[in-house]
Amino acid sequence: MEILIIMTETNFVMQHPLMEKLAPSMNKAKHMIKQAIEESRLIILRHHNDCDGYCGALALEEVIMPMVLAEDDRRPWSRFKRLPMTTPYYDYGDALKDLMSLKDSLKFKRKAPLLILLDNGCGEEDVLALKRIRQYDVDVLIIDHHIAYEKIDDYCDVHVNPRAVGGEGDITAGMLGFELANQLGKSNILYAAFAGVADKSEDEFVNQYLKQVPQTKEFLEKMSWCFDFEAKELRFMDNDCVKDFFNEKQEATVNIIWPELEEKIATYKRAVQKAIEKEDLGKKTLLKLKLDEVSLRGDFPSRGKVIGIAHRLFEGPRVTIGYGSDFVSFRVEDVPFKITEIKSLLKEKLPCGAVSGGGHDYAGTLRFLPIVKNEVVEIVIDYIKQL
Ligand SMILES: [Mn+2]
Repeated sequence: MEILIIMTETNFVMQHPLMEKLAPSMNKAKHMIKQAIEESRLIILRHHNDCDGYCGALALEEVIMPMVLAEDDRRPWSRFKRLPMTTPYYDYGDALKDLMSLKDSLKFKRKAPLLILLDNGCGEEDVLALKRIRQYDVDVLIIDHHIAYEKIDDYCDVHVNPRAVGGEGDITAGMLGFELANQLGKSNILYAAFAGVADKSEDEFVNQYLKQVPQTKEFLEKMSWCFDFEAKELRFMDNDCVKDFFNEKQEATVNIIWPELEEKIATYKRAVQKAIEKEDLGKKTLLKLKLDEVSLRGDFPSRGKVIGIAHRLFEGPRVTIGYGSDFVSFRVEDVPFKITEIKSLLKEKLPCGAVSGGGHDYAGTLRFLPIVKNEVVEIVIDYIKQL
């Protein structure tokens, strides 16, 4: 597709050289969205169903919706949909559902709809779904901060990602969604601050937002537990209940959920302490956790949360690995661990293992076939030891 770029002043709340480098792709994204609204095209906004993904999507929805209504106030749901993704990638099934809406819209409006993927979309696992979507006349905008597949630009029109301009994951998808929304209209800084706290972005980045909101970091940390609890229940529903975390019901909502979660977290901390195996590797520590022993399928906290709990029980340079029969999750601090490195090593050594997944170097998950589980654990531990 052709995007007419009008270079306008970008005025980001976050002051950082990386944001300047992101300005061209942010500008493209802004004009892509504006154009889609002006032409009354369908916009589907797909986002990861965690705090970060929701924050970016809600920020965008809040500025896009009034613009959509100003253009034409009839049937706004036929021109804007926000849908959470429960998988850490753009799932093929989700893509087929979207394709149904997009095809209807194409038939009716004959103009390319716009698909926005936020906090997901830039990985190799997204490519199949993207290929299928792009068989139709659909514009694709990816806003992500995960480690990107090197050829992802072949499968989208615009890709906004701090990693594409030399950064890491600290400028989260929620922050990017907020900054983009704030270019389109006026957005709430709380979305960016909350996203950064929830995704554990470095102080250099998240503090720029935190100092501009009345909530404390401690409160937002509690809120992230409560939010994830609710988001997990909502699954792929486009339910507006989560907006209570950002309006006048915020404190009351947190106060309803938090006492329950606080107790659960305390229980899981004790369980993790009992289950974790600690190995001193000189300059770093290896922590091993059999996640099936300390989590219940489908229950809160999720396996991802449990490994986070385990990781934060310790300090210093360390790698925490949590594994089950078909996955291994990593949490890393001050160790030069590279998820892409271990992923290709496993793929190479275990060609029958169907190894997939990714994320960040400091937090990621790989999946594999149960038949290679023991070898995966061995290879992973050897890899960590030689770092
Ligand atoms: Mn994220």
